[in-house]
Amino acid sequence: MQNITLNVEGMSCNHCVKSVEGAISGLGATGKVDLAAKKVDIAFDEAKVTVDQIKEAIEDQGYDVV
Ligand SMILES: [Cu+2]
Repeated sequence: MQNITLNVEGMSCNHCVKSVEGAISGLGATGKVDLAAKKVDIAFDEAKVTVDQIKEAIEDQGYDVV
């Protein structure tokens, strides 16, 4: 397992947290949003999903990975 932390702009409420965490779990990874810090801690299996795919999934929900 790999762990990364992404800075994500645009998350403002619990709905955003659910959208982002849901998009990440849809890829078979685990995401934990820290709303105040605008960060997402992600644990993923690099054999199954790439960082780029995770970033895309978050951006597809309408948030910006910075
Ligand atoms: Cu929201």
